[in-house]
Amino acid sequence: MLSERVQNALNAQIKIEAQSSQVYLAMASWSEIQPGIDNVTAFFYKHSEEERQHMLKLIHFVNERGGFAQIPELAQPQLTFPSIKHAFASLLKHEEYVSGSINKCVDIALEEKDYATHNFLQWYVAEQIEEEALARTMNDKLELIGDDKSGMYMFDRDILTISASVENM
Ligand code: OFO
Repeated sequence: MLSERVQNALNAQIKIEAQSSQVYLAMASWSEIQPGIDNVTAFFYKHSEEERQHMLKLIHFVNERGGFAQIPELAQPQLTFPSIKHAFASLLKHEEYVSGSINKCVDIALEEKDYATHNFLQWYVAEQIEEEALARTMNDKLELIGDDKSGMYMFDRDILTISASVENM
């Protein structure tokens, strides 16, 4: 059985994962109408879908442990971006924020001596390490590319391979 404090923390995390899915869905829709970045678009759609899965995993965990996962209202995400570089900078910032909130959940689970939730959250801790690493890799590459159009062509060509290789690290 979840304590009220743990349940509240996990429900807050459900909202953050849902919001993350919306944030990346908005990036996907924006990038879909930019010319020539089909793979960047596919990356954002995939990332949005993954965040939805993170949300669902939490919902099932809360409900299976005798709690009640509450489906939250979401804020309007940012719809447009000055450039792809800005979108990826915002993605990195968002992932850092999510890592912080996962760490808070871990702290609360430990304080409440809820070792099952602590164990469950380790998957999210590992996931955040991977996602932050991926976001940093993308930002570093975009920094190197600058305004070079052929560099951007290659970034779009390689993005799905890069993300798959970071995921398998
Ligand atoms: Fe849910 O993994 Fe990123 O945010």
